[in-house]
Amino acid sequence: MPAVTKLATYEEILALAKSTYHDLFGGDPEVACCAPGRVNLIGEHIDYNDGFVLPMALPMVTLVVGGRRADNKASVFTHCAGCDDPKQVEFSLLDLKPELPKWANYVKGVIHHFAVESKLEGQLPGFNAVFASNVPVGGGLSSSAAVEVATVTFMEQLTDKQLESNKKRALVCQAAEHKFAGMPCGIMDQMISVAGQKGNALLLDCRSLETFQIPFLGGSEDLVVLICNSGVRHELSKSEYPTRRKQCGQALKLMEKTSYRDATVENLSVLESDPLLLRRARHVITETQRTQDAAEALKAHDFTKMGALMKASHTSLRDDFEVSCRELDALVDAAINCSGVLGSRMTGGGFGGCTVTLLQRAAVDNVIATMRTNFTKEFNKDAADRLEFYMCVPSSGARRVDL
Ligand code: GAF
Repeated sequence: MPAVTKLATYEEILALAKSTYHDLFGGDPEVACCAPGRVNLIGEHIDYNDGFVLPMALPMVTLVVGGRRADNKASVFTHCAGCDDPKQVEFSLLDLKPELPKWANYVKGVIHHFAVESKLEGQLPGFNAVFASNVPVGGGLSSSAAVEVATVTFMEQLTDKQLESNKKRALVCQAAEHKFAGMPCGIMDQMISVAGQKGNALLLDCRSLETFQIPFLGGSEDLVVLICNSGVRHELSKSEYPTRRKQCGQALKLMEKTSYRDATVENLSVLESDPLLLRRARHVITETQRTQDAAEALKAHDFTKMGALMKASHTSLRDDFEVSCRELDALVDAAINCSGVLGSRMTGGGFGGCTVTLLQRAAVDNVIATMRTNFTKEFNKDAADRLEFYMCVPSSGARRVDL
């Protein structure tokens, strides 16, 4: 089995999207845009708590190609793996509402909120479009945000109406996810997909939505980021996310604070009679600090410190926030015991999905082999064979691309 998983290349997904467009709609598309998935280096479950997060954009993207049509309808086809059927939908741009299939709600939601924000309600041009992607779906690498951000970028190009800032673009996409997909997500995934830059991680202040580009992995250090996709997604992931949000809000209220940014570990003492809320709040407060420390560590090229913060983040997510699972813990444990590994943690919403590991390039093959061997011992060979590994560099955010 090859160590690193082979995903479709950018050229392959572009060729697929163009040929599908040609077959379904005739002719060539006029516009192509893409938006990346993301991996969060540190700062988990912090974006909806006014904290800091430190994600980077992935080289894997969702691409949309399309062109105008004469009426006020949209016809959209998706190649995105894992999408529920049907893969093609046609809908009126004058009556956008959430309905089945679910995948189309990310697109419709963005179109609706883009129209409102750009004052184009009732005036959007009809269009045909095809989506294709090499962002692994359902793995906690923000495949949904990539669809949303690709859509808003495409709508801007199609209508020649630019939203005024990256912040506005991300908020339009977040509104789509809240109102059309029913997921009360934070702002991290949309913001990094919009604002990511090649060679940089992004420090995002989730209270002010200010962004700071932090150079990462461009120096002489021979380090790499390795993502391991566990291939599991526990059902809990859907219900537990809103529950965590609620618990964080309850803890904040009991601490008599209006923002976690004003809370410190000293404030936790008022939560002593409610150990669960205390653990949730402790994660938020300590993870926010770890994320700021991590940004400083990257700036200082102190990758040993960065690795230690990643490990502490995983422990906090596992024990205090309780969003990890046996599979993710096994993968992190296997990684951090290998030589050449600086740090490893679960990444994304949790209950399955991926881990992210910072390690020496020379250690990659051994680390992957060890993670597979340990996973086989803890679970079974089939589960270990399903693990996928991606080596990633910080990449660009959403953009119009050449056809
Ligand atoms: C999911 C959400 F969509 C993000 O907003 C963020 O809260 C993340 O989980 C956890 O850090 O990806």
